[in-house]
Amino acid sequence: MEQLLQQIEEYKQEIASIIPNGADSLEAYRIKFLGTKGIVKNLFGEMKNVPNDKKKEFGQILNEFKQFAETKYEEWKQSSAGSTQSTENKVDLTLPGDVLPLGTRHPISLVRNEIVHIFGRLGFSVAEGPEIEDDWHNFTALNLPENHPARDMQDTFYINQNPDWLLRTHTSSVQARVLEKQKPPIRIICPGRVYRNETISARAHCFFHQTEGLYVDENVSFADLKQTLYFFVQEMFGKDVRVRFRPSYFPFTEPSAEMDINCRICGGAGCNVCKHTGWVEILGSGMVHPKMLENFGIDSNKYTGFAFGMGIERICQLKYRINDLRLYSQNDVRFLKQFTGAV
Ligand code: 2NM
Repeated sequence: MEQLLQQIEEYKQEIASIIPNGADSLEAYRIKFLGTKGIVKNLFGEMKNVPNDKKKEFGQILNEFKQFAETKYEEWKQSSAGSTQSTENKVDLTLPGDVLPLGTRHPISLVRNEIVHIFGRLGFSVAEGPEIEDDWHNFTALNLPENHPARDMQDTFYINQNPDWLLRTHTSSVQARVLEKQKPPIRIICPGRVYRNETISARAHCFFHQTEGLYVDENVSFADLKQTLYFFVQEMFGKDVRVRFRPSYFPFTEPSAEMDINCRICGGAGCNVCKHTGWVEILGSGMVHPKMLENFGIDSNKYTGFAFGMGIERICQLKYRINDLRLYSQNDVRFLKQFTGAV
């Protein structure tokens, strides 16, 4: 009995003097004192050797000791010294950090930036405006008469609360806003998102992206228009690109023309993208209608201008062979991560 009490006292001192450190030594402690073959268990095993009249007293001492050992264990476990980030297994701050996956630019952004850059070198600056527009800037100011089919409810998203508001159907509305405020010379391009009420398919979407351009000054000619746009496609698609202009109609321009380039996909052999013609339409253009200039108080006898508009998705299709418009807005990482580049 004497011997056992002295042993317990020694164990108590041992436990009290332990400085908690590390999850491994905590586990060693648990096994040594509290395990199934541990010291506490062994001491309880001595119970049978204790005389009957001392059993109660010895039992109390043992229970007290057991609690003492368990309390130490719990405190150690709660403290940071019991976790893996203890003084023993500190985080090594000299190790390199985890590598974060780097994003890529969206193909629409890549092509838009390239367009902005090419026209920037010709002196065009970027103008931006709201995606929610009013009827005046989107239609009326641009010489789109009341009954023009582009105004049809089927094409245009109108805002319920106010029938004068709509989602812009082209970025010409931005040009209208610039013409309101700025006097010629004007040389701007307007990249941005536009909206049309279309059923979504591989070839149509309810929103897409455009870049429109506007150049107004004295002596701006159709030859300037042709050479500017020819320069643009040469920069975009390579010096070997061939172009053709076809007469067309837009309410805001007169005369108007559409520009085709020789098909970059099949090189003229014939494919789905050029519908086996060897030519692909990439933009619309024309000389700004004198009535439009007068709408903004610009003297159409003194000033002339040209304007153009192109779909960014179409340029993307030719550059990256993306044949389904839905891919642009599905956010599929397998699609997006294929586009890299710093532009
Ligand atoms: C096109 C085709 C032809 C155009 C006209 C204007 C402006 F500035 F007069 F408002 N901006 N864009 C224009 C002209 C757009 O897109 C096929």
